[in-house]
Amino acid sequence: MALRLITAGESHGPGLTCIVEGLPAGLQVRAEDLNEDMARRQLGHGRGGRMKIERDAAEVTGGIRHGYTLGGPVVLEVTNRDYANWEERMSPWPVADDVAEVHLPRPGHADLVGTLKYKHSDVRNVLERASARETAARVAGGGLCKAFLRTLGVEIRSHVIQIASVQAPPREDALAVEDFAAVDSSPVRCLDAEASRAMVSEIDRLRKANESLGGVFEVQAFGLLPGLGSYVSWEARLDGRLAMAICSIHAIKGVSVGDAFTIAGVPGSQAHDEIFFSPSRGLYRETNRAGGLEGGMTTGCPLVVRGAMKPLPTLTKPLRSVDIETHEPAEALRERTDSCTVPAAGVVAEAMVALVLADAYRRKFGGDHIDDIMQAVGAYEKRIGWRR
Ligand code: EPS
Repeated sequence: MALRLITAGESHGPGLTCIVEGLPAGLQVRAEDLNEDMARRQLGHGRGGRMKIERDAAEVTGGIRHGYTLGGPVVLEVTNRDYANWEERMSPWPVADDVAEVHLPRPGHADLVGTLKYKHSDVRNVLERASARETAARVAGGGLCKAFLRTLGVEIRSHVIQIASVQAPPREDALAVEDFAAVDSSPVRCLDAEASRAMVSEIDRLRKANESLGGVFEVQAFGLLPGLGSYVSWEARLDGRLAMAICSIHAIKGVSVGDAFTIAGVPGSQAHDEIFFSPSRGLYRETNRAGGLEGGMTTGCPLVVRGAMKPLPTLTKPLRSVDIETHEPAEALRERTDSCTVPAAGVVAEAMVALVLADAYRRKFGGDHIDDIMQAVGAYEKRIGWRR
């Protein structure tokens, strides 16, 4: 990648770190660009007790001066307030007292395979890093990518379209950026008021039954140029890069681009987006079944990707498991948990889509300073006759 994001840290350790390498110099960044999304990620009906403890915010410890990037790696630190309650159990250094080990892996979590693979006897050594707490750091870094994209006229939004069996009704018209203005005022980040209420009730109903819930979110990106990504090599195709980025989010098991699973079932004549030209609009499409990608490249239509999240594997009524020390049958670990994090996963996916798109701009337009990139983008837009 031309733009790299790396995180470090454990869920109940002292904190999380995110390093973003490859941003141009001269990019204006405001503290709100990072912290607003971190706060949005903490919301959503179905969150557990942990979110009452944390007040996620990023401290910048490198790469930004007086509100502008310097061109080197940007370092962001997120404190885990809950560490105060875990200091002994999560201390980086040896402690005087014995700390009880966890031996009860949860089906669906990284617990069992992680302990085998890394030769741990304590499942906590796996679950702390495997925890979705790590996404707080990704969202901080994604805020930098979003600030870069916003400078280039690109906006990213997300909404929830399904929680457990409750689906928002399919939309007749394409969404515009403005349609997302109130999305965060829904407790499940759903644009349909009736579906939103039904989703909240379903979370309450299943939570009382000691269940967790999955669902589906959609991310859209507006203002993209045609030609980001490429067909020339498999790893340059943007569909694949986006699928990887979204599937890398905890509990995400499926990704679709545009109307993927619907068009798989219709004849070819109804599956594509016909091409038109008018002197005022230039080349254009009347549909966007492809979700803004053809041949692994952006078409200039909004990017539309979805992620399917499985129900969270920490259950208040645990599933059957085995004690990894005694090999006796046992109930899986019972821990404080969330019952539904699909709304938060949508915010995380915005960050991951922002990373992939910002990287695509960096690869295509190069440049050391943001002005170099703006100039290169302007020249390209002129060459292809692109009209926003
Ligand atoms: C998580 C378990 C819960 C979640 C956590 C992810 O944490 P805890 O064990 O402290 O209650 O709240 O998510 C976050 C802390 C977060 O910031 O999203 C897990 O096991 O993956």
